[in-house]
Amino acid sequence: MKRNVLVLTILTFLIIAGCSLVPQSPEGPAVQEGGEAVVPAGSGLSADAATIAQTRGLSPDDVTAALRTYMPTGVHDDYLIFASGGHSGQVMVIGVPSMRLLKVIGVFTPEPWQGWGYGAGNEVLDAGNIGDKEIRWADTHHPALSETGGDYDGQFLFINDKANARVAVIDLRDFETKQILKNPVALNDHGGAMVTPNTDYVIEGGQYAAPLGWEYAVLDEYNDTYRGMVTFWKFDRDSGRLDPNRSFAIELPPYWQDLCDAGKLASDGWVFCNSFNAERATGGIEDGNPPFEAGASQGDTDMMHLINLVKAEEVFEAGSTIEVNGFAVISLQTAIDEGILYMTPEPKSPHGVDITPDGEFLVVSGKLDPHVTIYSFDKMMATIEAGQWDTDDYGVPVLALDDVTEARVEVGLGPLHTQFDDQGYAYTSLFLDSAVARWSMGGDFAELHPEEPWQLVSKISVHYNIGHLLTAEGDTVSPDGKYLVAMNKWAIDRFANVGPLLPQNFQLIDIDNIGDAMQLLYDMPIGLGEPHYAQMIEYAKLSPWEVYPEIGWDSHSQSVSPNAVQPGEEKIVRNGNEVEVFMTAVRSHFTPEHVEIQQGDHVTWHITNIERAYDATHGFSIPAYNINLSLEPGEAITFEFDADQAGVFSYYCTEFCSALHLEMTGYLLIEPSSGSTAMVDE
Ligand code: RUQ
Ligand code: CUA
Repeated sequence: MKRNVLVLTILTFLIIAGCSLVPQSPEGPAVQEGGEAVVPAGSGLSADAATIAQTRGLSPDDVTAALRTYMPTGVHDDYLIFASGGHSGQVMVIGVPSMRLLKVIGVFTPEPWQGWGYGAGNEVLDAGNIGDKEIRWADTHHPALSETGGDYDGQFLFINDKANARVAVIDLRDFETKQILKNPVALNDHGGAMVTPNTDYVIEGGQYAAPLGWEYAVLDEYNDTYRGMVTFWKFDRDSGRLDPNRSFAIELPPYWQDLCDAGKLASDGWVFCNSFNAERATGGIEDGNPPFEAGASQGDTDMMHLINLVKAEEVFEAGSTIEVNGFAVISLQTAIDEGILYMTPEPKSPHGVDITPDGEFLVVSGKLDPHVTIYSFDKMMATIEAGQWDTDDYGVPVLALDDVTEARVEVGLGPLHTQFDDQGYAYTSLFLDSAVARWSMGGDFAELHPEEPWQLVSKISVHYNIGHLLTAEGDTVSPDGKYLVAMNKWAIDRFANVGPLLPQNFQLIDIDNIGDAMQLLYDMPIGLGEPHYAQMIEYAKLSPWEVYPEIGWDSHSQSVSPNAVQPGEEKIVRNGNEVEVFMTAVRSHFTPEHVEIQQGDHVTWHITNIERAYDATHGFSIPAYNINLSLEPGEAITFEFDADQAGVFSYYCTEFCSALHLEMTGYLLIEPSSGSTAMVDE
């Protein structure tokens, strides 16, 4: 409120000042004799500021936007965004309202600054391999913050890899990736990661149907052999890991499952997944078949999947599952017989399914339909209760669209995703319109706003081709409103030209002043991959460590490492050709500084950063061996390598940690075993 008053004051002042932006006191002339500008008391705006605005041609809206987003040095942002890094395979952490990039967390792709994949995290990355194929990138789509009671709790983050059907777990105590799991059933996914309201399960829905278990079958067998899936990964909060042994998948018809969302409050215990290509088109444009884009869009409707997760869990625990690649799967027939799976039509190649904060309604956007369709969870349950349904070709009960629809709102062209605020409004991204639509919700939300329920209220243009959007905590049981970020696929002319590959554009939008227009505040270019979804959490909900809790901390096990090295215990131990190095790092030296070994040795190297000071991180690199570590205060890391190349290798600290940082170095001498001294074969 206070902030609004301030902005209003400044705005009023600027408007009074007129387009010249020369400061004026309310009573009198703008400029004193001698040309010095006078500023009204209390506006907080100096004469210089007005001059700057004038010189730069900034409008009053621009000045407001600048004031809403500027963070003085040392002041922290109110919110953090965790954004998918698209095909960078990483997660971006961005402050709001400043839109400053705070970190790029190494997840599926090696990240040298964090040492991720260069001596640390290698086992985590390897767990994401597929058979003997080393996978070192990902198409990250949807991050999901852990929830308690349907609200973000700031403890963990999950994210999926659409390209390879994998899910990763990030611990928000240290913002490090702890686990990557390959889906045993499918080779690609999309409807993940989403969490159930207490993070009991992380949801990973499929996308392009294929025989389950990565098997082969010709496309002629599509209807009988190809299948969709949804996987429920059991999350164990204590260990901070997904537990494959307590996880299961459900076999689904070969419709292309798209996004999923977990029910909450009223609909807790259910999970909803869109699909497109219920037509079961198999493409083949080169053989005269309709291309996928046409074949998969022939029908007027696709199928929303209603999944009774409580029942599914019972069936899994009773052992009524089949095994696919050693993983428990509830067969399609069992899912039908046990009342786990229902469907209902959804208009025209739907994309998002987003559940309202009270869990009562589901909002679905048809990419080719200018409406959002709002489904009533109560009506769904009543229809199921009444046993009122047809069946699809696979025998799945299909509830009639009219029986379960609450409303339809015409929002504009190419609707995709919907988020919510705290004042009874929903916000839908419009890809084709390049806009965000604000519309009024019904049900209990109708009491929060003056408009008729289920009406388009206003729109704001974005630049350009928006995919996802997010509002502050906008997919939880208690959204905060305040800010919206449009995650635009195209930037076109918004930034300086950097060649034909353009950044994406995150646009921060003020949605705080209901009644006024939404206001664009900031454009943030994203130059590392195409992000999809992101979530915005109140910064105060996070409690990350400043330094690791104890000296010798293993960030993988989140406990003191058995290989932690205390000062005074540094040593080099040889056992046959096994060499073990126990090293400490502290400003500004490694101990030991000489490591002399033989070509052919296998080296296991332990380093502990014994610092306790905030930000006293050391790096550690060895040339030619592809090693680079980030040793944060207190951290202990163990890495191994075969000393197969002889030579003199200067290891050094790669973080500028101190005045004598360049001296933080040492010699690794690898003596040739057979007369060869060079790395290059003679
Ligand atoms: S999906 S916009 Cu994963 Cu909408 Cu990207
Ligand atoms: Cu340690 Cu530079």
